[in-house]
Amino acid sequence: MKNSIIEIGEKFNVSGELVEIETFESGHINDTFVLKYMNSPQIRSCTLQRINHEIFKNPPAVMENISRVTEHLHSKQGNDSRSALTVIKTRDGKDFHLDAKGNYWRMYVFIENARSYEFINNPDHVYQAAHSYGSFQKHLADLPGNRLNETIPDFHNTPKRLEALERAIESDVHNRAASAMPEIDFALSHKKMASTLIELCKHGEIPERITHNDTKLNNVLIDDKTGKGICVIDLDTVMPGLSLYDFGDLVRTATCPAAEDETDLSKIKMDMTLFEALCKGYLDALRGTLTAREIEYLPFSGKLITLEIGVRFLTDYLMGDVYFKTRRYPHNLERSRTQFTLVKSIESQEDAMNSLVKKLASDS
Ligand code: ADP
Ligand code: GN1
Ligand code: MG
Repeated sequence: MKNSIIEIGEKFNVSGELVEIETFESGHINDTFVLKYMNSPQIRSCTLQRINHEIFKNPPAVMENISRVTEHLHSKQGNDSRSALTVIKTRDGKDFHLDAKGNYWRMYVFIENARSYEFINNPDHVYQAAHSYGSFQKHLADLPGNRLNETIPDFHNTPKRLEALERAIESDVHNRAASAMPEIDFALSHKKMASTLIELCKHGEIPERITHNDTKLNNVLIDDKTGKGICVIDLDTVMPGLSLYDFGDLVRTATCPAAEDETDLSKIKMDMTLFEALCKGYLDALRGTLTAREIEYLPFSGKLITLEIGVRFLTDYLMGDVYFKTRRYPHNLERSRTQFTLVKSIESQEDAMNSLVKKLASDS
């Protein structure tokens, strides 16, 4: 593996001697390495990623989106290599390298002195994460050119995600359905609400926007020194979507002070203080942009997207863990339990969440 990483690194336009390779384990989809190059007396780090082409069927279309988006962000924020990802091109000027085995690779400038968190319990950080994603969306509102490529069609189509679950239950290829009956019942009992956002969009009540679509907390980097949200990463799913998808995934990952795969379910709750910080960060960044209807549905989006991701984990468990990287058995089932526990917690606080959002929107 190490030799092939060295060889692939050489395809990209970076100077200096490669002195260290580190593997990053946090994401569920791509393979991420940090390559350190000595340019005496400095060390320059770069992120090298293998794009998972089983999931992203058209990696060149993904990279076309990412190049357009990052160039636009740089043009609006100044060419600061910490506030937006910077694509490092190959020596022959392309934004990805296709190796002999058919793998697609890309490289970014590594952002130093910042990190992403799996979960946090600090309202200031939650505010920062929400503000970063909100600003990201605001900056992309005037992206010139054609509609972005849909890198994964129907990515947030919750009804289709439930249909996929039903197919997985029906085929039960790994005989796992019997071990997941409470989770299956929970998911299917929420079928009715699944099409809410899609219907609102279809009827022109909420607008399509350029959204990130994978706004989990660990896809935003927080500066180690200042605690400010500095850079939104993991741009594979930036494409046409709904602002509520982005907010919903933030509710899922930033208002629960425990990991996505926590097995002690007593730790899983939607924390109102963190939710308030999240709303403030998102609303501050998107003031004057979000419509009244979008604001009204902010709490609902948290419930929906948490359900949707739980459904996807459960489906993957039934299918034999073929999509999300897993580190133990039954990791995907455990992840789905966490999500569904969080849905219940949101449901029990929905009235208070709605009142809070109303108040915050009228204060601003
Ligand atoms: P995945 O799609 O697998 O989630 P990510 O693009 O989110 O992959 O990268 C995985 C992790 O690597 C991130 O959570 C982050 O901690 C780190 N990372 C990725 N790109 C950078 C970067 N340019 N600078 C610093 N850290 C990065
Ligand atoms: C995946 O790539 P990563 O780990 O940031 C997934 C998201 C899920 C998330 C659940 C392309 O995100 O949709 O919400 O796992 N990304 C893709 O943790 O499917
Ligand atoms: Mg990620």
